[in-house]
Amino acid sequence: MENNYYGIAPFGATPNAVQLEHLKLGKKAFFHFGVNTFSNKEWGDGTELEKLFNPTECNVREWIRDIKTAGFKLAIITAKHHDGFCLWPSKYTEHSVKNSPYKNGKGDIIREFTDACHDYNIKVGIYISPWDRNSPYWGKDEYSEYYAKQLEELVTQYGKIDEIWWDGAGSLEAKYDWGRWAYIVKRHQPHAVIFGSMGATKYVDMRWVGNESGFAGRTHYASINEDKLIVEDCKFLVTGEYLGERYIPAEVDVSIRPGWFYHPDQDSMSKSPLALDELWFSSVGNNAMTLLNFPPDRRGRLLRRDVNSAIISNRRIEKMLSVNLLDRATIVPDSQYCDKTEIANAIFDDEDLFYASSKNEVVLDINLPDDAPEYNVMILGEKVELGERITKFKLESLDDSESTLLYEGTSVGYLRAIKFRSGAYKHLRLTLFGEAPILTLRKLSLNIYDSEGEEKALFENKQNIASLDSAEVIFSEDRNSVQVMFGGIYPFDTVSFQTGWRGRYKISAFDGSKYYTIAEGETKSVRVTAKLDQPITNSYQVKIECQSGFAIDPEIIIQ
Ligand code: FUL
Repeated sequence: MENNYYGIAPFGATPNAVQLEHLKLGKKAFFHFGVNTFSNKEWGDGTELEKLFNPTECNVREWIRDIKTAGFKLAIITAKHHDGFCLWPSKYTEHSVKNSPYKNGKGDIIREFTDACHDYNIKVGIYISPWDRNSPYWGKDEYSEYYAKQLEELVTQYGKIDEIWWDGAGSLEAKYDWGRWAYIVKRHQPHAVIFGSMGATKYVDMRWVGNESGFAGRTHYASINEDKLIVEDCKFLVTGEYLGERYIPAEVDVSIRPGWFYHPDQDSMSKSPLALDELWFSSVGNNAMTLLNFPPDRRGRLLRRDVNSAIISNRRIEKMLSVNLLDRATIVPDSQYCDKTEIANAIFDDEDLFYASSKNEVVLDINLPDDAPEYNVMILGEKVELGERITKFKLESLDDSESTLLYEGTSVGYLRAIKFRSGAYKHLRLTLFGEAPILTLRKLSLNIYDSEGEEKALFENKQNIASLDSAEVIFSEDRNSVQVMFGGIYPFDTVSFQTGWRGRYKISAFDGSKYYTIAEGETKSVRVTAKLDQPITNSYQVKIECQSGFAIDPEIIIQ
């Protein structure tokens, strides 16, 4: 059965086996840990003293156990962040854990991390920042050699490594020997994927999604042209490109708290289970992978609040995925490529089986039994080994002989989960469009997503107006502005939101006839909380606007 495409030729770029394996893993966990954890900074400048690094109850096995319980399949650690401090005792620098008080200089966090991952059967990822603000070599030709040696230590001394993460920050102008570095990775860890951008494009298997707010674009192809993997203009990273020449799926990296590193004043700000559900829908459920960061604290432990949120959300998503209501439905497509590519193939969880049409516009009529319950989710997936072919799709309910549009979307790719108004619809029509002469479906399901009622707001003492049942939160297409309609007049004195980048923002309130500015300033790639001097008591609508390209996170707090 393997590689049996019944003579159907691939259309556009297609994934290799390792990329597919990663898409299937879905959820990756990130750990930012280092001197910044102790200095309360996001970017250290490289002058931090090694003695700063002193976790008192470090328990790396517990991190891995926790994220495994929350459904993550791969974990990435910042072996070296921009400050140059190494979490392993590198032979090539004194700026490392070996000169810290941690285990009297005998500690090796990377050893603890890789051992724990291997023991718990979690795949291993290593973040090793190309930008190094400590190394005297950085900015000189010698740096490529220095980095190569460090990389070699990491890929040869710690067993199997599944991913190397090359962060782009600080490296826009830098000249590195990417080819040599990529060779070191692939030579010692042939199955490892490389995440990266900029100069490294030729060698990367995974790409950035263009924001740190946790979403892939509404249209989102894994395919992209190599010259669009640039960070100066992120719009192609967010959406990918139909028929782009390379298949490079995106990782949606975002932190469970505002910062990537631990900051005590963010202890009450972890993302709610509801926000993490949304993250699943806009990453794994949108043809990409989740990369969710958990910052260990100064003890070297994860915060229970962060872990609990992730576990609750994972349970809800798993529960949603566990029942496919199409198991009891009849599905009639208006075309079929051959007798081996029947629609029933799309219902099984079998990566090898798929449905193929014989046209580029396909109508699937779906009938559910009379006792079918209410549902609100459809999951689609293409046989991406044959290319990302679907460019548009539409889901309608045909109950009572009327057609009601439930959802209209664009790309599908490996997996696309859509939410629509809950209902016990009995007759559905799914229409797929594409330019390719044949369309495919590897997966098709109808599911029930239940967020278990209203979530508690992040700031637990007050209710969050933006998450009231009556409230409507409307994002602009590019997510650079958002309007929150309260559905009632409620007083508030705090507006909190997060964007993925730095830039100007403006918050305005509607007074019944016009908007007026209530706060403005700079976003800093962490959550912005605007505390007003006076509570606003006469408004029922708030607008947040950010400079273009700074996409706002789904979690808005108004209280
Ligand atoms: C960015 C870095 O500058 C942040 O500190 C963080 O590591 C994030 C994942 O990538 O480019």
